[in-house]
Amino acid sequence: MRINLVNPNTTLSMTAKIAAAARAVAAPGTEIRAVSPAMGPVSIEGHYDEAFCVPGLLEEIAKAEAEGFEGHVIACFDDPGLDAARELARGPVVGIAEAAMHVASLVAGGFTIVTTLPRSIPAVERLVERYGFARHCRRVRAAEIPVLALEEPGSPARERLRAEIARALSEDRCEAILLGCAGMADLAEALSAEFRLPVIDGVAAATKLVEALLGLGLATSKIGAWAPPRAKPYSGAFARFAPR
Ligand code: 5HY
Repeated sequence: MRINLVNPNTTLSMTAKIAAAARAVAAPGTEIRAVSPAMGPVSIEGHYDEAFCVPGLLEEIAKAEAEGFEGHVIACFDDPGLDAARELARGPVVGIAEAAMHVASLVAGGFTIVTTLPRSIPAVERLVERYGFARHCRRVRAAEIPVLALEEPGSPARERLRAEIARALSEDRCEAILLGCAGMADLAEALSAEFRLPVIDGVAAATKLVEALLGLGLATSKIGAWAPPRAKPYSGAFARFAPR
């Protein structure tokens, strides 16, 4: 099977990290292709960045569909553009936040999400509500890390993340930790070993869920919420995005 991963930000070192995390868990017969849009923010930290990552993300989903990729992962913990991508794609589209929450709910009685900056907390809390995991989620925390600090060798990012996980373990009654940024994907295994509980990376979780959905012969239902967009003209710079 062929799975397309889109890192909606334009930082290629993070895209490579995401690809490595997916390939580490993909089944032998699964092709993983990871891309970033040609246009958009270098990192997604809040609603404005999130809004401007979506057009480029959707363009990559459409291209991958035309190239015959069978399923897609949106590799950003805001799950940006998830509903629009599901309208556009035939194959399953899984966001890393939703994937991480489903997987955590199967292995832990309750989880804490540790994301990057405090400003990202409300959006993640809204996803917890939207996906129906309010009963499972003990807290959404931020480790005070700018997203791109995760790409800088020698930055304090890893230490800050460890410290926030330690606080979660002592205060939240959590039984699993979800890493609230795709850029943390390479840290899950070591953190899980250090803190002796499941530390879940949404990139790996989403990759395996897409494999599972494809293995079940499932594609996105097109008769309701995610029916294809209706054909209509779009004007100006968005003309090329018009649904046909
Ligand atoms: C992510 N931002 O996973 C989110 C995390 C965040 O560029 N990739 C990003 O802080 O919202």
